[in-house]
Amino acid sequence: MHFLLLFKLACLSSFSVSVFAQRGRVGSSDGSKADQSRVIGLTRPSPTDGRNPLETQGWISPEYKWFYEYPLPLPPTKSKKQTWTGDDGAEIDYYEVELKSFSKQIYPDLPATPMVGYDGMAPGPTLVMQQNREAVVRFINNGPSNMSVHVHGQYNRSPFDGWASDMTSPGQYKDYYYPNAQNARTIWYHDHTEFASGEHAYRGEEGYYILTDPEEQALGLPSGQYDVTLAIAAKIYRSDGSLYYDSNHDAGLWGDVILVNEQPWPYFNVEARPYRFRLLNGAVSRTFDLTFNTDDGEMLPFDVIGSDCGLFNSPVNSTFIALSMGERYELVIDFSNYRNQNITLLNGRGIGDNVDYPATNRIMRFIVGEGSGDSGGGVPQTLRNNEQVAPAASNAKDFTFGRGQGGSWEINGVGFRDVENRILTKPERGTYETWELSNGAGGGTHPVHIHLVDFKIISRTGGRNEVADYEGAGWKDVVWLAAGESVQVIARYAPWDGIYMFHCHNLVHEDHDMLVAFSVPNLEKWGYTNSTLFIDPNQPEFKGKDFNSDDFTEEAINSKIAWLYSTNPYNKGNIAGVYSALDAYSQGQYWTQAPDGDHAQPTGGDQSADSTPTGSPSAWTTLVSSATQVPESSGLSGYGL
Ligand SMILES: *[C@@H]1O[C@H](CO)[C@@H](O)[C@H](O)[C@H]1NC(C)=O
Ligand SMILES: *[C@@H]1O[C@H](CO)[C@@H](O)[C@H](O)[C@H]1NC(C)=O
Ligand SMILES: *[C@@H]1O[C@H](CO)[C@@H](O)[C@H](O)[C@H]1NC(C)=O
Ligand SMILES: *[C@@H]1O[C@H](CO)[C@@H](O)[C@H](O)[C@H]1NC(C)=O
Ligand SMILES: [Cu+2]
Repeated sequence: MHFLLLFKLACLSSFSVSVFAQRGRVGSSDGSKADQSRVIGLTRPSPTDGRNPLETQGWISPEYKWFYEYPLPLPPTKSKKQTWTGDDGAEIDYYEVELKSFSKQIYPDLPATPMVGYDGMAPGPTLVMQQNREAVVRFINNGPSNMSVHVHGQYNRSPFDGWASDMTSPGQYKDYYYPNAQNARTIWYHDHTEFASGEHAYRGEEGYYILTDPEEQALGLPSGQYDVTLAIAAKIYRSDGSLYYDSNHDAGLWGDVILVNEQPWPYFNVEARPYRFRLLNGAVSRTFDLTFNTDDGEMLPFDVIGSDCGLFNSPVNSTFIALSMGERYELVIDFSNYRNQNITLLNGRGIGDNVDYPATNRIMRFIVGEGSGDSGGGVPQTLRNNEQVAPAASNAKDFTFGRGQGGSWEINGVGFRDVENRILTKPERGTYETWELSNGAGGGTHPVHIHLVDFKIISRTGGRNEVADYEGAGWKDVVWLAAGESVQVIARYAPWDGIYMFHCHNLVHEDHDMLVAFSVPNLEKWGYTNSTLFIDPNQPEFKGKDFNSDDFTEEAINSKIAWLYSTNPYNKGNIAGVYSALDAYSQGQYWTQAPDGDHAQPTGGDQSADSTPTGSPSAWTTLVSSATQVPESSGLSGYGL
């Protein structure tokens, strides 16, 4: 696999410590007697707006009375429109997704709710991708405001990563080119428009992006109708049915109406057999502590099989999942012992810095019928067989997430509006770095998302003081940083160079202004072609373009894909080759050309730190070397960032 240089992480065994030791039983399936001992987070944050977060408020939205009366909606799988085949046999699938306004009946007795979503639905259609089949997704903006689409959990080249100021305006479209080269994982796409990602996601701009691979498909996990996405959110409605976005002075929008796949408190008819659920917290600010409960208050055990970046090596059993914004967990739960019973998914009260409302302790209900005769065969004890073990790294870089004097949320005192300073750090391409993420002034819950990389959570100190079994078992791209906590994460800054964001995934914080960037510069002696370098997320060639029907013929689309392929962002799909080159580089072997398919030839053995770069100068190399020469903590405003 990718990580060829492996070192054992000494403290891996500490991942087996359970985080939330005291777990009470839930009194009844409506959660009315939910035990306060299930509170997550030993350290309570100070309420930022003068309210006691432990206190349950009354309804803000019109009271919702139809608990478990409407079925769970399931988003459709998106079909590709065409496939381009190159002269070398490369195949790239092409999809078209149109962002547009629509309305959806949320309250049965109020007008339908105006929303904006991909293909006019929320969640958007699920994009199901096969490993090693690249895709171009053309996102067309027919919505009311700018968009920037981020596929969260994939190493997209920077111009295709949904950079917050890479706007595609109404009347424009942008072709996003995706590698689909990583292991199977449950990821998602959502809007990332600067200063507006919260409102855009809230009104519907989110959907699943599921990457599969042959090893995963061979495991015999529940599939088809037994493999179900559950995207949880929390919102506020007005009495005319419209959405109300109240950020509580930028503290957070916790919401009193809980939705799963955009339906308030739905029910889902299940057979008495195992199911695979792909959980996503798609809420703006609400964190969850989820348990599956019988009417008698028994909590069902389940196997957590994966997290943000794919399957664990082995399942981790649990009876609860703590889920902060942007996190995904996959679990297999077996309903076969619960024929003709109801199993209710409940949420703890007093979690994180949430404000609780009358029904925020309930999520949805599973109505168990008869068995299907197919038990599914249980969860295999080996899910993946890989050695992706992170090395111990010293010299952690420190990033503090806090609220500044002016009231703005910042990272090391910097926010996205601070264009000159928002690139906080420049990891060397291909190296492992440990980052220490600390919760600073203002407290609150900051789920920290780092783009480009998969990371391992090494430790959590302060607050809960532990890493949950299922948090430590897999690779992640979001980690829950509660008040008073510091969390260490390790990642390999690879495979690409380029400028990427990292930020708080409480979208209210992200928009005001807890969003910054890191730059992985071109390696000095790596060498590069001048065709294109993909470092600048606003690289002009890849920007959104005005809608023009001539661009939408089969022929025009094929020639656009041929051009995108020719720019070669993904080393012609040979990403293992990029990792090998990075490994070799770290051992002193340099290339006269970027490892671009057949052209890659190591010059070998040049250990001199002073060697001059061997790449040929060009417009692009000028851009890159300028980019690499900006000091730490400097923006690249000269390049339209
Ligand atoms: C939308 O994007 C365009 C192009 O970047 C920009 O000029 C405009 O200010 C943006 N509009 C809003 C409301 O941010
Ligand atoms: C998880 O597995 C361990 C070891 O087999 C067992 O002791 C524990 O009770 C299990 N926990 C749950 C929640 O099933
Ligand atoms: C299960 O829940 C549904 C929906 O709330 C309810 O109508 C039904 O009576 C419940 N069934 C049992 C066995 O409690
Ligand atoms: C890249 O190099 C080729 C060959 O030297 C040259 O023709 C082309 O103009 C260069 N492109 C850029 C963008 O500099
Ligand atoms: Cu935050």
